[in-house]
Amino acid sequence: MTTPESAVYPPSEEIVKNAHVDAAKYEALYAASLENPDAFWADQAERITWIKPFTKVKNVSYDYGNVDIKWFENGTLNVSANCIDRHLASRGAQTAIIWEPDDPNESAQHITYTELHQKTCQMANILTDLGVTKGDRVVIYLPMIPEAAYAMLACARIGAIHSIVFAGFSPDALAARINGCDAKVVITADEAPRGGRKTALKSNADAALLHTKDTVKCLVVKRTGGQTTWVDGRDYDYNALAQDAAGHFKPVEVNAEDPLFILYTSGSTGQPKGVVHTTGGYLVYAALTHEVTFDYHDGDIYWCTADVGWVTGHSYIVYGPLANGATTLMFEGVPTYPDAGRFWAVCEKHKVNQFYTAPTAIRALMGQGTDFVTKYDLSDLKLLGTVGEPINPEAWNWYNDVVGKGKCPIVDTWWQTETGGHLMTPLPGAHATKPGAAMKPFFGIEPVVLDPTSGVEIEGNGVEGVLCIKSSWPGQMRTVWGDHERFEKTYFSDYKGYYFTGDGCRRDEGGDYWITGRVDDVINVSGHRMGTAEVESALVAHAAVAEAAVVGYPHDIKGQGIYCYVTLMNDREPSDELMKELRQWVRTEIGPIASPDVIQWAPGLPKTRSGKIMRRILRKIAENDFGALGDTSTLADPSVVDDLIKNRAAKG
Ligand code: 6R9
Repeated sequence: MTTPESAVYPPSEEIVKNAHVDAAKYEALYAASLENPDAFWADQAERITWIKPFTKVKNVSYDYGNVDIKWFENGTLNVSANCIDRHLASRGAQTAIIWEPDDPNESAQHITYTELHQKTCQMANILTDLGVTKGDRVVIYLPMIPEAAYAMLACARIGAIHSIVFAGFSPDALAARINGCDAKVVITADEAPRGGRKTALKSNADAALLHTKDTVKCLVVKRTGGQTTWVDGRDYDYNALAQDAAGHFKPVEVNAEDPLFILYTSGSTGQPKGVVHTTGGYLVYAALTHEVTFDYHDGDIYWCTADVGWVTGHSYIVYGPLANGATTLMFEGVPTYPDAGRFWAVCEKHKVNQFYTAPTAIRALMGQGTDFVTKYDLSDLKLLGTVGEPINPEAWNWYNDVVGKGKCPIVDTWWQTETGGHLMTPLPGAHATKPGAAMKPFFGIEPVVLDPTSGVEIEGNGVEGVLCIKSSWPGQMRTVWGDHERFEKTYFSDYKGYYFTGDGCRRDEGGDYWITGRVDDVINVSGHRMGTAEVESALVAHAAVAEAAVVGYPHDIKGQGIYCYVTLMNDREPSDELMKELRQWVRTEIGPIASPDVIQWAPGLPKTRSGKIMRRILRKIAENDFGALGDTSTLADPSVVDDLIKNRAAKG
């Protein structure tokens, strides 16, 4: 057997020949992008249409206390005009969005650029009538339906800032995000069908709106026609309003550095933070990476299976592909409904050329056998991609052999909500791939591996440390909504002068990069990023809970599972009912994606004498790795560890 590091898959000659970027071009462009970033990015900025030209390409300080990131200053543009209007003359009749519903028996939709223009303008007119103007915030809480894209683009057209909340989040989480950005309008749907089940989105929104300002309006899209309660004067019927809404709306001119969207994401401390992306740099970066990483060519059918509730859906379902005039597929369902062949059925049906998904989906499907794949004609597939978490070599090999038949390069794209687009990935026509490696930095990206303690750069190959980025790129987040100090502290204070990614990384003997996972208290559950602190604060909000510590542990399909140590109040006794109740409680507080996998009753938690919980030990116990607990002598009461091990061991 080959070890993952010794397995190397060079790109085939045919792929190299047709690719936008081959090895020589990568080397030349990468060098140029670092030697003269201003010239490189000024060139790249030409791929989008500006109203007024920018006067300065890059103006960035990474100095802690004074962090300031600006790209394409004084340039003006409109993202919706870039994603729609400028394509109308040449490709108005081309499909912009293929929509595949949850139920395979329901018809798919093909939305042309002309139709996308009309629908987006109607939505922009409706939002304007509801009082939304440039700079206002709009929360989008929708299923994966075309209206989600219309809503995003309509906000962009108005110059309003959208904040999408994944439909799997609870009313409490939704309310926090509405209040966090002081949104004027929430756009939702009656129900969200997924995997044959329906989530009552509107009633979730109703529950959330009890905890927001009275002035927040709710625009409701009809998806299933399911019953909803209606609050007159607050709720508005999108489908009725669209009947009378004009199909044209002049795009509003915005500045390159005006915010395009806010997207909440989890960090190692506190509640999720609102990552702010701005307009010009983000769009240039999303468009460039979409074209180059996926080697997208005119006429290709491209499918990213993410949800628009996550950054991947923003950059690689909507903004990147549409800026490039692509045909992008939007899927409402799940990989295993009606059965584990759904992805491949959809690939065959729509003749998908580039397919981009998460390792957790691959692992789940892999367990169901190869018949679900081989019965479909996947001959149109040219490229496969993964994102969201490290991919294990077994899953990579299955993806490569069974799905790609050994002929589709796999782009393992490493990036983050904060980065706006891919920072490291092999390029299909330029690089060999290695199962599990993110391989090479994208143009303009200078990754550095730092010693975690000294913060000093580790030079050379065959090294490991924390991953930082040395200088800015146009798609980088600009701030945390309403809290610039938190932005600086989170990303620029630990390692001065660098952007700190929160990930660990290895540069192998060949100089290729491997992401080793988070080095902070962020866990990655089925590709969903979660702060252990969030789950802890949900648990301690329950009256029975005195204290909680949450860690990740290896999980075959999800990548990581959620392991909770819970200390009860003195007057409460552990029971199976209480365990169930706590699990349900977390689902209600945050959403089903945060559902604890394991709850262990912990009469005490291992703490230092200064009261700090020693998570390192809790992680090891959750991993069943008792031999590697390390030094426990600094604990205030070392006996709690024995107790935790005893109870863990009892679980087998
Ligand atoms: C795009 C996205 C970001 C975190 C990131 C890292 C992990 C993402 C990865 C990967 C290994 C990859 N991650 N892609 N790890 N290989 N190809 O997922 O954004 O939800 O913010 O998560 O996900 O740990 O720091 P986000």
